[in-house]
Amino acid sequence: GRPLKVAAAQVGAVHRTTSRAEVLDRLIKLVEDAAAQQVKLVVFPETTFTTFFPRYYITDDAELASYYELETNETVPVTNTKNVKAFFDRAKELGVDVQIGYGEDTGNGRYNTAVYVGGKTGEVLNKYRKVHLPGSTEPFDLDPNTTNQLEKRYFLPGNFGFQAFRATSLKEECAGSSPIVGQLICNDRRWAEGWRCYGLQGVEILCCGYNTTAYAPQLWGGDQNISREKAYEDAMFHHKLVVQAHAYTNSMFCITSARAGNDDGRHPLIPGSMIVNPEGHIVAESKTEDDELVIATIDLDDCKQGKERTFNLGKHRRPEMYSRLVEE
Ligand code: CDT
Repeated sequence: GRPLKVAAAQVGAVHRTTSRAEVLDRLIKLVEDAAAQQVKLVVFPETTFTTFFPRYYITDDAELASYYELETNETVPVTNTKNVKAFFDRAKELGVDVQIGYGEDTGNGRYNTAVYVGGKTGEVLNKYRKVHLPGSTEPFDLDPNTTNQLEKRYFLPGNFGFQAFRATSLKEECAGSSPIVGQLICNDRRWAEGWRCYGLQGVEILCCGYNTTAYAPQLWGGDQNISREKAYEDAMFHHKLVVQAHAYTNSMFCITSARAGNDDGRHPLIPGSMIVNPEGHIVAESKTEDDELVIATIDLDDCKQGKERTFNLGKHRRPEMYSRLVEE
């Protein structure tokens, strides 16, 4: 087999007023706890270093800029930017691979990005920019209790496509064969297309962080008068439905990590951090809405059944029938 101990690092409430230093301390503690349990890969949520700022209509440019990491020069990767360097340095020291989401500012454009960093070298092995940006450009309204979803305002759509890569950092752990990894961010997990692009590249581990609002009648659901309890239940149901289904139909593990909790005491996010196997089963799941590690030892050889039999894409796919998928 090719066993690997992995974790989803769920991160609880981060308020608009929570300091960068506090978040960094919490993230470092999660990496340290994971390393102490011999975890080799930790997957963190979307925009992990700050609150989920697209819910606010922000008019102060300085405040908005504070939610991004400025990577103006390709030679200064996010791992070296001042606000977050300490996190990456600690992960490197401990030899743990991390994938983590953040607001990326290139100086020319801002993206909702997740970086995958190899544990032993601290090298950026891949960077993914969120393709499917949900919500709107203009706020629903200016009531501070409203949870807006202004990703189309604050980010450009990702332009790297769905590029799988080998986590060479984990070669030794995985019996001499580096895991094939893919990345998605939050809303992307609801779209079959990205998953299938990764399935076609033989991905074995899909890493996906998210911020999913637990109550957003303006965004989804037919019932505008839905109760908070029912909205939460639905949001959890759909989250699990898509992750389990797409992990199964693409014969891969998925590690999915929530930014959870009740931000500012009025913007609830669902938890539901999970490790899902290639048969679509949940093998580990978060129990709280707080900072929490969800840990499992997975065997990458478990992808073989689906890849070689049930969903042998080379053998059973009929791409000549799928041309509509790439029509504009
Ligand atoms: N962050 C993010 O992408 N959240 C969305 C919220 C709902 S948009 C309809 C999600 O898909 O979970």
